[in-house]
Amino acid sequence: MGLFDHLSHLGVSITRPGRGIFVLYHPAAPPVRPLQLFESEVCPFSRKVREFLSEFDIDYISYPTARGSQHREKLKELGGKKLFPFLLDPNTGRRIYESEEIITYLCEQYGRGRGLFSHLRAPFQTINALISSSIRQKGASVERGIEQRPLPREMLVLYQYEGSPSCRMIREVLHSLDLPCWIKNVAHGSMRRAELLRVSGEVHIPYFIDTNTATSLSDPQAIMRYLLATYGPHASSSRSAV
Ligand SMILES: N[C@@H](CCC(=O)N[C@@H](CS)C(=O)NCC(=O)O)C(=O)O
Repeated sequence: MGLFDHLSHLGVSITRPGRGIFVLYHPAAPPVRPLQLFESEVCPFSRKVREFLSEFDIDYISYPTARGSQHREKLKELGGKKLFPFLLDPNTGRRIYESEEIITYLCEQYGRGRGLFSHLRAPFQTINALISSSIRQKGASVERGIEQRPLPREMLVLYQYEGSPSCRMIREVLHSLDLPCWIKNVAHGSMRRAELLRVSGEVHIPYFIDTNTATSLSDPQAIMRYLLATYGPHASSSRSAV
């Protein structure tokens, strides 16, 4: 990782201090089926929702909507607009645009409602998120030449949390390869860390699973190399991921 990469990660962490690192609330009845979030890694409005999901210890399926993404059409089919973030809650059937409305919905549906303080600080959060997103643009566009690459049949899984720079690097690659992924949030204090311990034998984050190739990895660089080699523009189309 080059100096610019280090500095831009630092910039994002400084502009969003403490966000998406600690679980602040454990839902009494978390979603049974994972939420579906159409979002972009560099979109400040998506960032606010992702941070909130880490802090609420809720997992979700990320459908990347980077520039050139095939998921933008699916987004239009589901919600009527190519605007993101967009949340589909398969448990209630709710489909919601607008980051603040998504956060309010999550507080009301899975929490104890949204407090006045959270509403009041929303504009400041949006400004900070805008600054973060302007610092780091990796994952903003889908890589060229991925049309012929193999696609995973089973959903990829990533144990991660929003505020971790090494997890961010992996999400950026997932977005640039337009790969949906089941994001299992395991911020500090997460109930899901027990599951991670069971699955991987240790609580080492990030932890990535591709059941299509029986691969599991925890080194961030190795995960990124694996994604590029398996689902990137130079991955052989004759070699199925399954
Ligand atoms: N007020 C909306 C703003 C959402 C928004 O502007 N999203 C941008 C991406 S950050 C978008 O969908 N742009 C359409 C495009 O890039 O095609 C919110 O809070 O969610």
